[in-house]
Amino acid sequence: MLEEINSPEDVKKLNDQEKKQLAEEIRKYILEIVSENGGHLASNLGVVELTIALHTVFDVSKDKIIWDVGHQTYVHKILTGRREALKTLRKLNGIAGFPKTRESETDCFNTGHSSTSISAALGMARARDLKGEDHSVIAVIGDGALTGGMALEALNDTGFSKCKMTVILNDNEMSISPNIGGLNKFLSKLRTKKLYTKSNISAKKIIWKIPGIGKPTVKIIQRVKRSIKQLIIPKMFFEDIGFTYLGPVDGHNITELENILRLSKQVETPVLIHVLTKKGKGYEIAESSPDKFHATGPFNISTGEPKKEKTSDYSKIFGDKLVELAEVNKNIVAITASMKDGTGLSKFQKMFPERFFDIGIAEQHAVTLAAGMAKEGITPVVPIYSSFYQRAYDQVIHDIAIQNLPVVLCVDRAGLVGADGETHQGLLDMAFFRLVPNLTIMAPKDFKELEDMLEFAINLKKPVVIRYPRGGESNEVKFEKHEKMQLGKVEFVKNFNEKSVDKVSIIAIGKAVAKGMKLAENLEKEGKDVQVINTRFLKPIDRNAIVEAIKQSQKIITMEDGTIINGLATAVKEIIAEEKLTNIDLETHAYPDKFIEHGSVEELEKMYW
Ligand SMILES: Cc1ncc(C[n+]2csc(CCOP(=O)(O)OP(=O)(O)O)c2C)c(N)n1
Repeated sequence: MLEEINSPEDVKKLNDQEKKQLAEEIRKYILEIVSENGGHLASNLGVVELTIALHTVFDVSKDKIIWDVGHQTYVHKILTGRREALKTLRKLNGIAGFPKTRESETDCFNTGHSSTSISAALGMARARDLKGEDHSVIAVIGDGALTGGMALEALNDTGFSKCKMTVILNDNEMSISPNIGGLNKFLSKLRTKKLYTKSNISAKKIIWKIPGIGKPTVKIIQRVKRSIKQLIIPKMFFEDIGFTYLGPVDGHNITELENILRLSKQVETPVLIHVLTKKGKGYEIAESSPDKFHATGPFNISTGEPKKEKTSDYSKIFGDKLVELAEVNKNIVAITASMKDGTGLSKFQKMFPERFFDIGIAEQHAVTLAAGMAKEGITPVVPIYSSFYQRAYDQVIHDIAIQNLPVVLCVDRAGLVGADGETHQGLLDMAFFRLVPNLTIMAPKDFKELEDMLEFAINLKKPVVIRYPRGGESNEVKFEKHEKMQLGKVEFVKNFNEKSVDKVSIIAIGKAVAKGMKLAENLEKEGKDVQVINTRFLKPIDRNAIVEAIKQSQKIITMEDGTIINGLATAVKEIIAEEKLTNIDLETHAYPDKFIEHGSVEELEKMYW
């Protein structure tokens, strides 16, 4: 059947039984593709019926569906003419793993970072009303994404706005790991309510919101019921802030989903539909380990085992070292914004549950929480992916840097991340953190240096950023030597051969130091004499060492895995200008001032680095 589905119009023609069959075929298809290409499996398997129902009831040629995070849009892509193309999922020039307006008009808004959908949807609904248009606007948001502050800000505004729009709360009780927090507890009370079915929905509370029908009588009944209900029925929270709450509804029953979606279309004010789904639905291995199959590399379908053997990576090295340090230093705490596994903190949580804080998808809160703890003498370590640190920029400035508080900000997935594309590449952190006074910024050349930097940062008792990439250290270049860390001092990883006159200095940071060593090898084959400097610190930068290198060399090459703007190259250019150095042959290796699309890290490095 899947072969015949080329647009939402084809879905609309199917009967209930056929849609059930379609759901099964879609699951199988997604499983095949993700097991080959990697991607977000469990979340997509969980929204198959919901997506079919949405495309049955709504018309995406005019209605707008905004998917929060957007990692669960594979089904939507299949149903909107991209079935065959999905085989190229996450590959260079292939279908993106997230909604992209450039890919299809039915992807009406780009997402990738959590908790943005309700704001964007309200924006579109208000625009619709200002322009006098008539179409539906729907935000689909997970219970995990609902823990993000921005989602709550948007709920607050939407409820108050009286604007016609629908929020679909896709509640599977999971963020990447089990969802946490007071809101989650509140939702769990709602989950135990009797499920919505067409036969038991209370029509009364809907009817009075439909213009011109039964308003006065029902409104009075409402008011009386409201004051009693307030005490016992938790759904009143959504109702009180201005939403009509519908549900909970079985998110795997297409007929009931369609009914409730149709009902919501009749309401002229904001509606929240509470949909209960199971992450990983239909693939038992993912159902029992939804966290493992939230985002996965290629795997064997029959066993669920990864196709590639997992080797050590920076996140694991970070997590293990943190445990080692925390065993001795009882002051250390770890904070994660819903990324315990991804940032390597699972072991820390097991060892020190009372010093571990998963605070939801709430990077801003994570950072200011750390500031509060640091102010009271605790030593917080906060690993967050580079692109998600963008969320917490003001908190780093306002709450940590201005007060010069000793928080260790660990920037994981710094540099290119590859298949997740523009929204997830970690190319901007050096640039935006370099602007901030009081911050010390470091990046390790290999695993051992990350361990040294973490220990150094914790002892420094100042705000520190350590950035490190996704994946492992270089396979080709192994560093034997690791000089002791000194604040703002470079490490010479390869020295000049004294006699030569054709001298090149490679000044590199982080992952780029290994690249620098490879480049040095090639340049030496061309007869150059090359030294390689591992700057270690972007800030404070070792001005003396750089000036000395410039004076000694005929050519300077800077290498970094971040944007060309305001990183190491800029720092070196500033030194050249400030020291009035002239006749410099400067070559810079960094990423261009552009958002870099998805593809493998290796392919993208070749194209852009
Ligand atoms: C700002 C931000 N922080 C972290 C992430 C990483 N992330 C992607 S999906 C996800 C969990 C989302 O949970 P939920 O909204 O419940 O959706 P589900 O996958 O359970 O369907 C997280 C933490 C992100 N995309 N954006």
